[in-house]
Amino acid sequence: MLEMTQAEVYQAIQDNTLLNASFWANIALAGLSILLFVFMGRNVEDPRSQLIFVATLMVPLVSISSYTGLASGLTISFLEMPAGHALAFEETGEPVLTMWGRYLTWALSTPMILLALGLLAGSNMTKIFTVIVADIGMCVTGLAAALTVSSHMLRWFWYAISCAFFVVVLYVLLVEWAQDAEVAGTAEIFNTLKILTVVMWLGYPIFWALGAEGIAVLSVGITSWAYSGLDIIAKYIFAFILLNWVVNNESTIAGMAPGLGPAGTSAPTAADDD
Ligand code: RET
Repeated sequence: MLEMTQAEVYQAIQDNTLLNASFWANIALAGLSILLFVFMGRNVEDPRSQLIFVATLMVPLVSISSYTGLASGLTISFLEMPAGHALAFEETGEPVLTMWGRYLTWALSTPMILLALGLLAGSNMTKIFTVIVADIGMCVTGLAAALTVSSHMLRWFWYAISCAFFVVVLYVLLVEWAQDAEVAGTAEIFNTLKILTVVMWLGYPIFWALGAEGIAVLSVGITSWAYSGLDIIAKYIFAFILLNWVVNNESTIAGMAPGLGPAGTSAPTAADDD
């Protein structure tokens, strides 16, 4: 890792207007979302709906912290890429700006999105746990991929591990929770959010591969805007659609099975006794 003071990293960010704007646009939107979501949730009384609200509210709260970390230079480093990388240090003589704070904070924000989706789908605890563990695995190994500078091959090996975790997340979303949501009576809204989530989330590994961490066909500023743009849809728009539905359909959520057991048919009921 190249020795640079935080003030020097901060200066490099200031000098790149495109990059800096991609951070501040999200800080502003996250701030507005926090205020809006608190306001929207003021009268929600059902505990499961409240939990969906708390989880979803955590998303812009993590986001404002994440982007403040990036804008201040705290969670950005200049790294010397290994031989074989498109921007290998031995060829360019320049270190590459790496926004590793993004991958770190995704490990905190994405589980909240999944918790909210799982609650909406009426998922049981096992599936929620599985999906969250796989998701954190995906983010942390993505972080490892971005920070590994000893070997180009090992960067992509980490990337492949991260993708394997991602497949688990996609499976639960597309298959398991889609079925659970049918039983829970939330299939329509769940399917909308599922498609939005799957399509947006697929963008992240694609931009990782195209950006400076991967084959570097996109500049750092453009890559950062790509992530920032995906974040705006995958977080704030997603959260708004979800919370707006919850406010208007609190009774549907309140009517799901208590605890985090499967809603509806498969839970043992009084009728099973006779
Ligand atoms: C990485 C790189 C390695 C391979 C894969 C990735 C997936 C990242 C995803 C991120 C989603 C982030 C969201 C953030 C909102 O706060 C780590 C880019 C599979 C899916 C939704």
